[in-house]
Amino acid sequence: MIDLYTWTTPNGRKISIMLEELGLPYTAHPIDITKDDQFAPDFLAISPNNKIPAIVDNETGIQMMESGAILLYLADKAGGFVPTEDKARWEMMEWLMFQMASIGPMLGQTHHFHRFNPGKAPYAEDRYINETKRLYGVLDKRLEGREYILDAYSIVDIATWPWIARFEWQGIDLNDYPDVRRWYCHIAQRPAVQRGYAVPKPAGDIPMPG
Ligand SMILES: N[C@@H](CCC(=O)N[C@@H](CS)C(=O)NCC(=O)O)C(=O)O
Repeated sequence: MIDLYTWTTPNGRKISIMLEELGLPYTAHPIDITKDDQFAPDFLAISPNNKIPAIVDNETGIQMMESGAILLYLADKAGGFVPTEDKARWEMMEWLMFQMASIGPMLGQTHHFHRFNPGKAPYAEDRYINETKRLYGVLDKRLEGREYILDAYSIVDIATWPWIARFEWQGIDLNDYPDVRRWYCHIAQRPAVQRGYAVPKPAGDIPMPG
């Protein structure tokens, strides 16, 4: 049994979606980051950077923070959603790092400045909105003629999709990125994605483009 410490955010949903896709049994523990639960000493012992998600695998005794590392761990443990052939595996690493280093942090800054603090720092707002649009463009180009970011559905889609699910917060019209839109809508239909989206508590319907 795996203990998952999480909240209703893109990084948290990556792991609940992955656990649902793999069919691994888990218990979700809500860490309400709006109430500073992430600073509780018990949680810091698992996640020293005071961020969700984190897991404890009671079967192996392994505990981990950082969503990209957790996705790789779970894929390794259960044998799914990563390519096994060498060249494809490195392509997976490349796009997973792209999500972890660019999509997550930059779109996160757009949430901070544009969604939660509009008007306070116009330069920062512009900078991150422009960077968000540029990254959507990179993803759109990658998805041109492809069903998924890699050749098959993988942890890269699982890592990226929950960030795109915040397109409204980012002021993004998905119709401007038709391949991202198609990919996003297709993945939103997966039952495991729908279940994982509602962990650790229901937070409304999955946003869909008009
Ligand atoms: N690189 C980390 C980022 C995790 C992260 O930013 N988590 C946010 C929620 S999505 C959080 O816990 N924020 C609370 C805080 O910073 O105090 C990962 O991918 O796991």
